Amino acid sequence: MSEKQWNVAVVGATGAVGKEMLEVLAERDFPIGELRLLASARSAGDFLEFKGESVVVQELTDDSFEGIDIALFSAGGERSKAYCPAAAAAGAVCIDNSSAWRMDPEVPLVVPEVNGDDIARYAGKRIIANPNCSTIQMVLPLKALHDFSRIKRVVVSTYQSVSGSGQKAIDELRIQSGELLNGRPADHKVYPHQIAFNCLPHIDSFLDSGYTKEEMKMINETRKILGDRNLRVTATTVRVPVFYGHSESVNVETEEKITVEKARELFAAFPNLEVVDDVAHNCYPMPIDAAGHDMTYVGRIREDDSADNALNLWVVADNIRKGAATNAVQIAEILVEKHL
Ligand code: NAP
Ligand code: 12T
Repeated sequence: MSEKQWNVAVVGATGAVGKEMLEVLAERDFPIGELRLLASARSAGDFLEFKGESVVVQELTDDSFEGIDIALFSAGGERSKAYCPAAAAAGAVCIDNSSAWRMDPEVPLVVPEVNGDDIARYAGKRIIANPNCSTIQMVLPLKALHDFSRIKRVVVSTYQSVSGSGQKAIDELRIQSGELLNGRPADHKVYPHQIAFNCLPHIDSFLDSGYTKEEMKMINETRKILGDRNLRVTATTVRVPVFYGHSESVNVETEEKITVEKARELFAAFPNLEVVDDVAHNCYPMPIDAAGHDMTYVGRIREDDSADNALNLWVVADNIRKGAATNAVQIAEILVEKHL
């Protein structure tokens, strides 16, 4: 890494993703000059810890970005739409975690292990988009296979943890679980139904097509990241009562046959992807093991006998780390090393 230091703003610093962003920046020793923490007026004046020091939270305004080199946004799509242009005009490069800019043709959508070279196209809008958490963990194993034999079709069902919908949802699962175990009725505010001891086939809002926006993000973002407009993808996204870590059942059909042995070899050679697949010893990826880590884990690798050239996979990662904060900081590292 270069010796230069960079002035970094974290927008949404008090949120589930923002706080993890601070952890990851500290752990990876990102070369920070000034660190500016931004959130809503509700949090202005609060303090957050960074490398053992207290840093005050400031209110996000159009004037927040003077002197900032890199702005990491995770404060909701509306804030990203409203403030990324102001940050860019002030000279910052924005790395945005929301869905606001992901499908903009002028904005690169990046998972460094898959399409890190696309970061070079940051200069158009001075915005780089971080994909959706469920997309990020899926495209690692997909890319490993796709480079060996073109993927024709993907069928994915997700098992997504509540931390994907922020701090209030983490609190809702915790409180509901406690109330129900103590024989009391449970309220719900974040989700339209009780999430404790339940599954909701509903993430983000429904479209007229019957799909949810979350499902369409997985479809459209996967095509953009893999650079294949014709890739056929279908998704069902489900919220499960897990705190941290998304799991995915992924069926992948390729042009040529890929044996289980070959798939293991391709996954093992792929950066930041780990094979956990020893069923004789009940070893497979699980969210409780992935939580707190930056790797994506793949297991249950087996042939789909109902199709010509297809594999079934089980893919797990920490949605707040690789699915959000870690991926954004990896992008920032490449940006400062190679492009700024
Ligand atoms: P969260 O825990 O609810 O945190 C929201 C953050 O946004 C807080 O810091 C909050 O500040 C701030 N905020 C809210 N309204 C604001 C306003 N009007 N002005 C300034 N700041 C405001 O949510 P989260 O889980 O961290 O998610 C935040 C964002 O990250 C969302 O855009 C979400 O889509 C995205 N996200 C992306 C992924 C991914 O797939 N890559 C995963 C998870 C989340 P206060 O504390 O002051 O309210
Ligand atoms: N609704 O980044 O609720 O587009 O888990 C990520 C996670 C949107 C996003 C969730 C969401 C995003 C969720």
